Amino acid sequence: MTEIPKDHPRYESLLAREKVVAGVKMGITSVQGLIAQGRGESFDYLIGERSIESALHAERVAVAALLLANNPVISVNGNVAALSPEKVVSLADITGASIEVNLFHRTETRVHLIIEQLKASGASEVLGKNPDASLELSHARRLVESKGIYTADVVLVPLEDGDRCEKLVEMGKTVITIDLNPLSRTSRTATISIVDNLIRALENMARFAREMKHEKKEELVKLITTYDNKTVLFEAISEIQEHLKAHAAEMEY
Ligand code: PTJ
Repeated sequence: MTEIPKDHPRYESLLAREKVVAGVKMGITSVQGLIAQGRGESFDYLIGERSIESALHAERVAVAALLLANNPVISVNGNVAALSPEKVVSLADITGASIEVNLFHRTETRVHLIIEQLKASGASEVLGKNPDASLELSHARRLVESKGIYTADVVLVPLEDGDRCEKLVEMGKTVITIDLNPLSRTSRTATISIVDNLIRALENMARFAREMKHEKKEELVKLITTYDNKTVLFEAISEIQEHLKAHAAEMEY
């Protein structure tokens, strides 16, 4: 990994990039994951590289859904494993969620390496190695475990590709996504769309989960029942517009 000096003005962004590159070199992340990361970086620029209000709201609602779930599952792919394995494990610990590896560019070696990475980050059990159930999809993301994603009532699917999200929603599950692109099929299809960087989102969610764990069940239910995903996406796009307008104003003579 290239050493990024801490005083570099783009330290966080460059460090994340190095982690994804290291993930590819370790065999955890797919080469395609580099393109996904680049796409995410450009949306993060437009957002202003901060957690916008609408995302913070969606993150709180997502945590409420995870805390109330009977069988919550966090799905992990190669980018997530490279960027934030410890944060996945800590969110799973606080919310009682299972962790399952589920890959688009699936190879058994990658599944094994990602499970090892998550275990090295503190996970005791990671599902995904022995898929015994299938989603109605024509690609490898159909391969799931019956005690994990298949029977989950709430699934967190960060950096998703869209059609699995749609399928999981069709199956009646609450699907939470983390995707910096508010226009993606994933964001438009999910039950709760978090338009934020994975690293910031997982950090915020772990903090909220620690706080909200002690809240009354009715308060959590209220958060979920009053949530409207279309409004949150509308607000995310509006917040991006405002950010761009502020930049444009700086350029005006
Ligand atoms: O590990 P695999 O084999 O399962 O493959 C995973 C990738 C990520 C390659 C696969 O799911 C994929 O191709 O994803 P897409 O279709 O490129 O979608 C990724 C979405 O996540 C895009 O909308 C990106 O803007 C967004 N994204 C990328 N990096 C981040 C992100 N969102 C939040 N945080 C990020 N760091």
